[in-house]
Amino acid sequence: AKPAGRHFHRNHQFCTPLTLADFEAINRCEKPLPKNFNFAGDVLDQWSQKEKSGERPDSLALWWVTGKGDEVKWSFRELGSLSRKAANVLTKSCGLQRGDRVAVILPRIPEWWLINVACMRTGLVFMPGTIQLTRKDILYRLQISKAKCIVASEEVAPTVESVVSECPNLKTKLLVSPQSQNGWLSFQELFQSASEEHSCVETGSHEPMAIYFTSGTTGSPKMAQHSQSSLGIGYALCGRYWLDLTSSDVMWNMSDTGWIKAAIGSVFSTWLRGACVFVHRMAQFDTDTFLDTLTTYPITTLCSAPTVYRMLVQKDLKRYNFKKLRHCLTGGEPLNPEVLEQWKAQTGLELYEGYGQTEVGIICANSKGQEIKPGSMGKGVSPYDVQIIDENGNILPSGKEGEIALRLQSTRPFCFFSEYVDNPEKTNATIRRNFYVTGDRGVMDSDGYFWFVGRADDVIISSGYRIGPFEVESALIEHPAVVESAVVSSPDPIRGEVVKAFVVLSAPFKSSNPETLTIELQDHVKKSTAPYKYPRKVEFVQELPKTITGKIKRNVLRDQEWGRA
Ligand code: BCO
Repeated sequence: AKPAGRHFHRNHQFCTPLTLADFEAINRCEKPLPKNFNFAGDVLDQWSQKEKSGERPDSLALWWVTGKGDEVKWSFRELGSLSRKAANVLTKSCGLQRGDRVAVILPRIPEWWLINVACMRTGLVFMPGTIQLTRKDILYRLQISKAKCIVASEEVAPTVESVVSECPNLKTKLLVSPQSQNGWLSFQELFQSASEEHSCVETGSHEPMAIYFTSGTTGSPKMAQHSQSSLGIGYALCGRYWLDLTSSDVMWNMSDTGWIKAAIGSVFSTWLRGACVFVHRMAQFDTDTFLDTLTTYPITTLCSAPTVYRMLVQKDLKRYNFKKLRHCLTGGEPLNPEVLEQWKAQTGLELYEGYGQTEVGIICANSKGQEIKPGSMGKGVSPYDVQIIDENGNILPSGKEGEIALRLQSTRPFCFFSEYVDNPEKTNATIRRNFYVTGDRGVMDSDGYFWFVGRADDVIISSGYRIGPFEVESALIEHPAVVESAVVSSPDPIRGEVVKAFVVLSAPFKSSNPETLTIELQDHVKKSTAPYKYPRKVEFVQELPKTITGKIKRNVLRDQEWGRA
């Protein structure tokens, strides 16, 4: 009998390995999805193999710096052997089994990439989270996902420790730190002695690969599950046409490890193209460090939220000589045309905006070479058929505002999320007739370019973060000063929009100093839930607008903020 392992993988045994051209053809629906697919085995190990055979020189897969002299550089071959060791840590030392869910809350450190690839090799379901998550957030994620293991850094470990007694499914805590800690397995220690021998499992193309928590108008974040192929194959065309990557590029994607944008820009698109993922471990974002990094390292391709570009164009960019920068991208929130013009005037470089969602990846983009219409997020991206529809699922003509939707054929596109785990109602609610509805409103012009208008629901998009108002309201109500609150978006010149809370105060706090109380409430929210959600604006009001059935009318407050009638 043949051992079940990578050496006898269907793609390798019976036919030549899948190539980049195959992945692109699958995205164009010109080739069927293979039955089995594993990004580590079918993509990363192919690059290693090419390095080993001399078909291509050893090339950097990961280049990590701290700005304080620390540096890690791994070729695809090194990434291969190190991630095999990490795979053995997860299965042999931690006892995890294929399909188990692993919560990974790590800052931008090389181990995040190792554990990510190790999860692919072992068929474990990777659940990343930002290190801004608080006790309540972590408890919720561990309980709802029934995670078997949490991988955390030393800054997160004490918070995890405070919730473990309430998480009966959690069997293993793996600490990534030079120091060991009681009750935690040490990744570093186990990694030292782990074997480099590991057979990559043969995962099915539709087998779960990762879960991302995503916010909506109501309730707590939902678990959007992605398959091996949705993430692993789905970004082949995006890497080629939007990111314009070749194997000699160095790609710096700024996104925090907790978001799908890190998966798109710092893992899948880049490695599918055989390019180098560049990472700067900035504890706190800072424009000077950012600009110094672009002048010091040969970064060719940059992707950052529009908020970052808005911050950067405040500087005199002409003073900087960006070493190799040739292609700049943005996404996560709408980019204003003025910033695009200012960036171009100061650097000579265009800004290529893309638009997407955690659930479905990149939907629209300004591909390299395509004419950019400032303010537009580009054209629909293959294999998606992007349309603007009305509330009954009818396609609207160009120039008419409606909801941005993706037309579904008889089967769900492979690059879609599989489902909101354990939430069929929410999963079904994304479908209207034969369309997936994004929840965003927009317009398509007669040239097929899409223009973002705003959210169709109450979700707030601030600095590229998707923030559910309910989550902020739930945090505010925990404070004794708050009787009730309504949280809406409010315009902001740098962050696009920010979270604003309208708060009705309880009697003992009515005479409090408003400035002091505002700071107190902001600090309270930052402690209760991930700080990026805190209300940057607070207004105290006597009452909130409500429907006759007592439901708060957030839309009235939002329209007031945006100066709409
Ligand atoms: O601005 P403040 O200083 O008042 O507050 C900041 C932090 O200081 C504070 N904070 C962070 N950790 C804290 C803390 N406060 C107390 N205790 C802690 N432990 O919380 C606020 C966090 O705000 P921030 O994250 O926006 O910080 P910052 O430094 O202003 O960063 C600016 C950006 C632009 C770098 C940041 O906002 C950012 O990274 N935005 C992009 C987000 C992103 O990647 N989105 C993509 C999502 S995926 C997607 O869209 C799908 C597309 C296909």
